[in-house]
Amino acid sequence: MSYRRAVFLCACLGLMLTGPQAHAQDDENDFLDMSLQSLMEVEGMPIDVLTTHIHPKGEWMIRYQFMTMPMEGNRVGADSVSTENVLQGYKVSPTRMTMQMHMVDVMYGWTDDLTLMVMMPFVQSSMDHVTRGGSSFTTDASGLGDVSLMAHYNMALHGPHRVVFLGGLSMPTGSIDAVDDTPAGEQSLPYPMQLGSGTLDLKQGISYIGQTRNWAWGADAKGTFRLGENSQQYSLGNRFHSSVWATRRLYSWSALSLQLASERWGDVAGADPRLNPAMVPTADPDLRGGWRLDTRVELSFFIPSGSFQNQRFFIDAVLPAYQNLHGPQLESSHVVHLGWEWRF
Ligand SMILES: [Cu+2]
Repeated sequence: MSYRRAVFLCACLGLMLTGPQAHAQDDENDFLDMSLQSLMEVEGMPIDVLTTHIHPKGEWMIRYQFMTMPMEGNRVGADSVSTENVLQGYKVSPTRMTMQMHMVDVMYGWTDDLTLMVMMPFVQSSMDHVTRGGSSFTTDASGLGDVSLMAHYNMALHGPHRVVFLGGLSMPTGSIDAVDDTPAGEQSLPYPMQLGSGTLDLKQGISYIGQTRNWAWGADAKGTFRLGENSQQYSLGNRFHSSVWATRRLYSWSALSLQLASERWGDVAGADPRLNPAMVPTADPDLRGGWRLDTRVELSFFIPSGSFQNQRFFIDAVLPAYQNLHGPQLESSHVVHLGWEWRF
């Protein structure tokens, strides 16, 4: 992690620990003995926003989120490699990719302990390349991604401590047949430019969440498991996500969250027969896996009362602290999320 990133994260942590008191500290201990339901009734606006969460029976939530994820430069393992280096082994090297997503999520509290969720992503990806001959070209793909149906089940522990189980399926609604023009004519796009996995995917996870009036904290572990092979004879690698996080209410209308997350994903099993792995590393099924440690800072703004009550606006930045990639593979520069959600 660079010096500037470390200083920025320390400043955020300092703000969390010494920031304005939303309520007198004396109240804090009383809240340790309250149930989740009573907490939400008192506060109106929950601050367990960084993770899997539960809605009371009959409550809806709609969330729109925009994500941009630029990737620039290649890595082999933890080391950066130059484009010239990549071109010694391949005729074409990717130099940059930007993945943008518009996501609409709908959640509904079926009971006080069971929340159902639909997640609909719309993906726009663009990848820049350089050839050995020195020319450059860009390919684009956009469309609906894989729609997920999820269930979150709440198991209260004691007072403000909870465990939430999540399970669901990701449907193969995103295309794996995206094509675009290249110097060699219209070609099938490689694995990272396709819009979906092409397989039915099982999603499973578990979250621990603790919450008092001014703080929420937790840890989670989630996995995405590919069920079988898609119509092009491959399956994307499984993904594993784990994180620890903390959120601090700053005022009644804002909160600051910090998260440290690990993302691990496997290589592609099988191979798409339309791709030539000797041409470009993005077409090689054995150069897709990796591991990344991310730090994330999120600011939330609540509207606590009035006719726009129970809305939250958020902005966050994810900065990778460490990346180790089966490569050459493009490395993540950062991720930014911007969003709005409404509970009613
Ligand atoms: Cu929700």
